[in-house]
Amino acid sequence: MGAASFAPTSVTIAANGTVTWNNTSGITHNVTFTAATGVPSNISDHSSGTNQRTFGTAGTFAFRCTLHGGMDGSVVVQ
Ligand SMILES: [Cu+2]
Repeated sequence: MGAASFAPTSVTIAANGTVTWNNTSGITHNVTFTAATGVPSNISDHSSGTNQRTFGTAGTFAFRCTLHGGMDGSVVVQ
């Protein structure tokens, strides 16, 4: 997580894989998933540290930071 972006914006993982979001920006962000079957729980506002979520269902799962317009990304689970 950067100042107002996710990098990379999209990642592809195998089913039951884990994604780690690392916020090194010092800026408050969150990870809010678009409602869909199989999404993990949202990651609430935080300004540092790492958070992991595991994806058990194949599909494309969009997410965004609700604090910063245009700060969005996706996880593709194969
Ligand atoms: Cu943000």
